[in-house]
Amino acid sequence: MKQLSRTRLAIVTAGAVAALFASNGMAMGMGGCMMGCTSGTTVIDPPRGAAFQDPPVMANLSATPGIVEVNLEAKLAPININGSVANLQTYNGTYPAPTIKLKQGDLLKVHFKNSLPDAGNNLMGQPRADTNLHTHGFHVSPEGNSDNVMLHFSRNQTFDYQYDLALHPGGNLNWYHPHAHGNAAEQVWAGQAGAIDVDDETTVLSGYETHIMVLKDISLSGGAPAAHTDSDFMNGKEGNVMMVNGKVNPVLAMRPGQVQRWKIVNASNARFYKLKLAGHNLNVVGTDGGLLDKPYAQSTVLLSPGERIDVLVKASTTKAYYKLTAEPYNRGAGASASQQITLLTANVTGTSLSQSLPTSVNPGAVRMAVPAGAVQRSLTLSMGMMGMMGGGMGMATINGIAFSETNGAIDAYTIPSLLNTYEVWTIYNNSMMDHPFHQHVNHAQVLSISGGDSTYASFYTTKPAWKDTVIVPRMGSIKLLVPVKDFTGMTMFHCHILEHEDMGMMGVWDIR
Ligand SMILES: [Cu+2]
Repeated sequence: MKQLSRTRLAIVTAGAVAALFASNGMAMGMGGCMMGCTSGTTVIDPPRGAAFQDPPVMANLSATPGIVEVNLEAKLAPININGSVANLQTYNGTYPAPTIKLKQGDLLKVHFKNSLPDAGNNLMGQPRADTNLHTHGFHVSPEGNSDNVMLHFSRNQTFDYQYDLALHPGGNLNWYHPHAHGNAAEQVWAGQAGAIDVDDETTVLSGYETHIMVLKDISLSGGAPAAHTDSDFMNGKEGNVMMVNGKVNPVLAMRPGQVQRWKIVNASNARFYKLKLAGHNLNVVGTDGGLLDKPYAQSTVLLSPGERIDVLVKASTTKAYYKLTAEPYNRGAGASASQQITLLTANVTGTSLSQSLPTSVNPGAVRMAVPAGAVQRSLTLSMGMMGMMGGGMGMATINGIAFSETNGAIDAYTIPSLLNTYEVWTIYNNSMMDHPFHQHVNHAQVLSISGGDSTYASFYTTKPAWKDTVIVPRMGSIKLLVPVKDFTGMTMFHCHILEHEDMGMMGVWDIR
């Protein structure tokens, strides 16, 4: 509990905390409640904070309709984290980074500048200042100056990215973060993440008050983000301050009977959020890849790192405070397995509004049948240790190969796909912790999920959702229907616990 005591969070421990296992390099995720949870839940219920604010909006330098042009600078900046000022790695000096607002079909130009300081090499042997940019969720080219994560930039380098969203579906929340192999985990942990909202202009949703929520956790040490250890790479690093848009337990005003639209991204390294709003359903209208056919009422929504959810909330007619919590979810590692955390408080107050949920949202959203002749592939995600006796180094693989990059030469399990085909990927998790599987460029539909959270599995295997990040439950599996469309080039698929990606749980998707 020592690390928790550094925060100002009010902590009430119900029962024993034996389930808060001690992290060490040999644990390999054998923590949480995996062996049967007999202890209680740790309730983290900080006092209500300041009024909710959306993340800042990125300035658009272009006056031309259809073109959005932004300056994006990776740099250190002092940020107030729950009353303590720390030097975080930011984009443009804010935490979270500014939201880039786009319309369907826009051209996005990003003038990128790497102003990160020289801070030596990290545990992965990478210069800490090397970075790049990934636009998570974009259906765009992975080549050239588009969403090309093969590019890396040293400190003081600049680069002009350009993303043509002509073929990107509207109506989804995306996000941006660094994707330089061996550096991604530390840099996202240290603050480099922001939302990208691609507007749907769906009139049925346009009348609702809409908010963006970036979920992120951090621990501080010595006025900076706490350093990664070997065991953090094995388990995925969770913080002890959990925030919505960089604030602890902000208060969001809602009028009785009002319907609000919340677009939520999990921009944390490893923490899963099983979201629940007291006294209310979360009516899901969209997922990673766009809008659903209609709202689906859920009592909880599980969001792993990288996933997004778009929900409508109809406020109670009873004026009161209602807590949005992250309920305990055991991903096979980390303290979150036994924590219940108040993330935000909805304050239902003021004069009533009687708004109703739409009956239909996006009639074009349908579940696809698997086309005849779809190529079948299987991927196995594994975790292990090298040099067990000597303290060792963690290793994470896909089909037995840990992604590595030496002087530009890549060694990785490679999927060679042909453009304009469909594939079925069965992804097995041969380890004791969940891995959120993310593929770039193309969204997929989930055909089956074995293991894990039953609500999550039944939702994504029955609703017409397009996904770029799906939980592969520990010792379980998933099956995805993957369209290979519109773009050729070399891109990636990987675990979105970014520490695992840095340790090698990433492969190359070579689309020809
Ligand atoms: Cu993983």
